[in-house]
Amino acid sequence: MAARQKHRGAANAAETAALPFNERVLQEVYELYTEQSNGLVPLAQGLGVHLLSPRKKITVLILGNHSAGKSSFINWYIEEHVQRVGVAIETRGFTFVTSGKHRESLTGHATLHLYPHFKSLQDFRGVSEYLSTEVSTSKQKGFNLVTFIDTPGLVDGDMKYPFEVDSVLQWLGEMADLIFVYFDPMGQALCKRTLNIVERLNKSQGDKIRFYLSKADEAGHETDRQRVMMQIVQELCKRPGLNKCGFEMPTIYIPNANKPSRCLNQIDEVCLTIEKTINQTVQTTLNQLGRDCEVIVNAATQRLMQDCEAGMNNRRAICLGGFLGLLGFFMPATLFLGFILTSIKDETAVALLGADLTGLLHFMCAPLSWCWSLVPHDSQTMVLLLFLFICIVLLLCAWFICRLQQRLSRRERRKLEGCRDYVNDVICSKKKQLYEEYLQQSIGEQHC
Ligand SMILES: Nc1nc2c(ncn2[C@@H]2O[C@H](COP(=O)(O)OP(=O)(O)OP(=O)(O)O)[C@@H](O)[C@H]2O)c(=O)[nH]1
Ligand SMILES: [Mg+2]
Repeated sequence: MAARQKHRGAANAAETAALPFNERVLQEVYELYTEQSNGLVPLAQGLGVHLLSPRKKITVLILGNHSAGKSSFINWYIEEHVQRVGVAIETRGFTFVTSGKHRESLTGHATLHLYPHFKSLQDFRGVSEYLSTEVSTSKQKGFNLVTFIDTPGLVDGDMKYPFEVDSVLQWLGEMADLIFVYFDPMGQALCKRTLNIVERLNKSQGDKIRFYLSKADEAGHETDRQRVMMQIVQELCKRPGLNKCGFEMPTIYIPNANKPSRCLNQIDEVCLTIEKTINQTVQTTLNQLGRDCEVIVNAATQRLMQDCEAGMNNRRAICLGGFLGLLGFFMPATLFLGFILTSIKDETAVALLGADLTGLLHFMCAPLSWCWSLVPHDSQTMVLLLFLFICIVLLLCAWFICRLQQRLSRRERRKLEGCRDYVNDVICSKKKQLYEEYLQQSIGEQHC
């Protein structure tokens, strides 16, 4: 069994080594999180810290008017027809399009299982039934490291969505690494719903949003296209949230060999944007790994320190509680003994206990017996009750102080120390090595 596991591990390592650099780094980091025994996620779980493994791919959310060409773009990018396209409203739900080993179509429940980061989608009423995943075997462009989210076309008016489309898109926008907004020459930017969502997203996720004029080949001649662009920009500028400088809107269309167009096609820029974001994701993933290591090391160190402190507190409690307990027990005991010694004859005591012991007991009881002799006769009962009350209070205090804090067992301590050292020595140095490789590779690429 162990041999088989070892073999599988070696096979995985060989598979990972054969991957392109970015994919390999993301894969290796992912494994550092998810390894069954020593992964960061189970280690953090043991410390009561909730960690999510990083995503192995970037997520690109594509939104826009109905028939803007969203699904067609995905099909073109992966060079496979996985999404239905057409003039009618085709996409009615949210579809994750991702790469995998087999062509597969998954339903809502399986989708949520596959994407734990998106589990909260089930909190939006009605969305689960409209969720799906298309797994494609395509390896085109950067598809290995991209998950597209195709969204329902947005329209105004009486069209009713079976879920709160605006809130879902807002939430997905927050989760995505890139948000592509498609405006086509027909729909332009006249759909209020699209603009409302984009305006809201732009407030918090402005750096992720990219606008495109899709289906640009349908915009007619150059002058028509420019007018369309002007109209779209005009519409956008009416919205204070979208009216900012540095606005860009590349024109894109799906190249069609049967219908050549002279219109400028900047669709390659879309691919470059995706590639750039993948590179950034490698950096952010490595940074996140560093931060998560710190979280785990801090949590383990804190636990160990807390345990040390508990040990010190316990020792202090035992000393103080023990002292009070002894006082509360021995004071009444001595007084009682003193009573007995004074009430029996010395010869009887010596005969029973021996001369040495009787002498010692007399010596011990002398201070209290002397104090007792000073108490006036008529208040003796009162003083005795008070004395007993004080002794009970002392015993109660001792019991209260002696309630010890729970400590870690030796095994638990060793486990915590092991976890801290493993993350510090193994994972942190692995992260350092990956970062160095990444930087080396970036510099190498730039020099080429
Ligand atoms: N000429 C041209 N037609 C396109 C282009 N992209 C898509 N189309 C056509 O536009 C129509 C709508 O495309 P879809 O990809 O279904 O658009 P969508 O945005 O996914 O539409 P919904 O899912 O309904 O929101 C289809 O008939 C496509 O063939 C393009 O770049 N140029
Ligand atoms: Mg579609």
